[in-house]
Amino acid sequence: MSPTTTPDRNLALELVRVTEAAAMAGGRWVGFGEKNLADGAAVEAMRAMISTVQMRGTVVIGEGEKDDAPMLYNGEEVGDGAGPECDVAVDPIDGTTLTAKGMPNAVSVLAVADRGSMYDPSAVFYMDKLVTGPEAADVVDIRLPVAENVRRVAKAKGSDVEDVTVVMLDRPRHEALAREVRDAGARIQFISDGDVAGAITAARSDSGVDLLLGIGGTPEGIITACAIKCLGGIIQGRLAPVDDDERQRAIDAGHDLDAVLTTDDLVRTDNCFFVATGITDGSLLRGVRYRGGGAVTHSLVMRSRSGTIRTIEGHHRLTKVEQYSALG
Ligand code: VTB
Ligand code: MG
Ligand code: MG
Repeated sequence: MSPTTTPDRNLALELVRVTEAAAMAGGRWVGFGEKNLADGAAVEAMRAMISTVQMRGTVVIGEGEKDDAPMLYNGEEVGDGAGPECDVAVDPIDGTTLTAKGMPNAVSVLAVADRGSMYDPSAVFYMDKLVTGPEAADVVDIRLPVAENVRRVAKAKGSDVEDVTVVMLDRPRHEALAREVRDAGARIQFISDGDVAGAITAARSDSGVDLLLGIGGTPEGIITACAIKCLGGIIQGRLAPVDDDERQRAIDAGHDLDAVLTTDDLVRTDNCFFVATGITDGSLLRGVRYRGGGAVTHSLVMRSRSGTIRTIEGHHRLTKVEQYSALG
């Protein structure tokens, strides 16, 4: 039994098995046009593997609700029940449509932090987000006009607005936002899904993407905040209710809809972990490669305390993995 009461460094490498297992299971469904079956396979693999991780975890973010997809339930106890108490955020597949269509950038994601530290995302499904890396973290403000943020990012990076690339979800709701970005002189990279991976590329300095803007899922915002705590940079979010009903419910639950939620509001600790495994090839990670009874996975493992970022290539022999899973 672990003597620690808070999640420690050993957890990082344990957690990667969980997203590896989910990616290998979900990856079997790449291109089959069945996003819920892909998600279901990833959820089941994640649930089986997470039960072997030494922690007393509670799922506080079990994405799936919004898309009516299979999920790990909020409040579900996960882990072997012996280790430190943790909040757990899962997205067994961020990019189920990407998976179903065999398109790039589908990932399996898991974030863990001290118990009670993660923001409760249940009031409002969507969040307006701004994410950028360490260079511009202190100068951006989601309340400013887009052009001003673009100018500030360019200046902080010693470049011109024409050099700035903004990543955003390709959605009709972003038509005006896209126009503002173009009018500011910056370039846009549209993504069809997966704003966690998009946010990480915006935060990493060598990615060719400088800023993520626009409205995506609130759960993904909290998972992104865990990644940002490890990588440096910032996420700023504002809850974005879809209609008056949702707005009223959020206000009744005590939310201030004008408040800017920062990285520290979304994860109220400096002790968190973020792991992701590629399902399909992407700018962040390679997807799962299957061959001859085996699979190769590519994962990112990060810990906020140390700021260590590891990329891990896992070579798996599937018969052995299956035996291991059967044994628990
Ligand atoms: C994003 C994206 C997800 O949902 O959060 C997005 O990261 C936002 O919602 O992969 P809509 O798709 O409804 O616009 C996903 O696309 C799916 O969870
Ligand atoms: Mg998602
Ligand atoms: Mg998902």
